[in-house]
Amino acid sequence: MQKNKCFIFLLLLITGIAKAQTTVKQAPAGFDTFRSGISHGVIDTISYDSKTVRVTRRATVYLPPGFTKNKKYPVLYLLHGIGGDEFEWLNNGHPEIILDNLYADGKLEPMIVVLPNGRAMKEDRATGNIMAPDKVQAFADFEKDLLNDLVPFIQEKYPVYKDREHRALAGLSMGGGQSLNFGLGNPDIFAWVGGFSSAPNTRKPEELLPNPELAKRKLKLLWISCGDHDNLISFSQRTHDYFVKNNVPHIFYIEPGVHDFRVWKNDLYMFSQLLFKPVDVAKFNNDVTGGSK
Ligand code: FER
Repeated sequence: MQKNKCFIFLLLLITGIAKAQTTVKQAPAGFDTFRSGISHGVIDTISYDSKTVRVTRRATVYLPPGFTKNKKYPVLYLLHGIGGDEFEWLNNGHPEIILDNLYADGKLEPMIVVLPNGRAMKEDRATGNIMAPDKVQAFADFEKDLLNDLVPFIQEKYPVYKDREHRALAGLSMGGGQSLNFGLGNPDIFAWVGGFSSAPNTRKPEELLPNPELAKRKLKLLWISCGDHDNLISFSQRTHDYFVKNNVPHIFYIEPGVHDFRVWKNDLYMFSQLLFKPVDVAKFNNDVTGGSK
């Protein structure tokens, strides 16, 4: 009898754990499958003069379905990882398919997505030793290129809003670290900030956000996500812990997965739907966990 009780208890415990690990809501099947019967956005390739790097630099841009010069759009700057460039998201994540589908389902606020090259140096291809100190440094140097060269260029070329509340910054891994570093470091420029599986380039929490009150006042959305089996999860976790300690409202979204595009595509699906509309962090948490956290 005693044995039976013990067995049932263990069974319940194991089912409970298994359930807790799988209950986090993710993108539905087909979210990243091309649909032919819907409107599609357009991908542009742009070149801009960088005073920071003293060369002409390239970026790609996704314009939403139905894009028109007669309207104004908010902008999401979406950054790549250490092995990537301005084509990494397009080649591996196909954000244009994910976003086209979300537009077709009426789930997205129209926005322009800019996919920069976040390695701000003359030779900015992901070749040779991608971990070389000068290449890693170039990811930090991108802050100036982004703020002083790319953002002004985008604002000149496209019909976009120019205030912080219409500007978002997010990225994966190295790009996640950049987004948290630059986004939280420039609260007058970005009101929407997201780090997907952020890398060790993410500043230590106390340096990242020395003044939590400022973030509380100014940020519309602060997002941290990571796969539960990602070796870099400690960088997201320590940032989350600091935000909790300092009562900084944010979303901490841990999903099944490792350090790969399956996770980042899902992040883009979840994160993009929150942009440029009122965000209810408690509701998001309830929705993704089904209220069973
Ligand atoms: C590191 C481990 C991973 C690091 C960067 C990364 C700069 C970035 C990974 C990625 O962008 O996917 O130690 O140091």
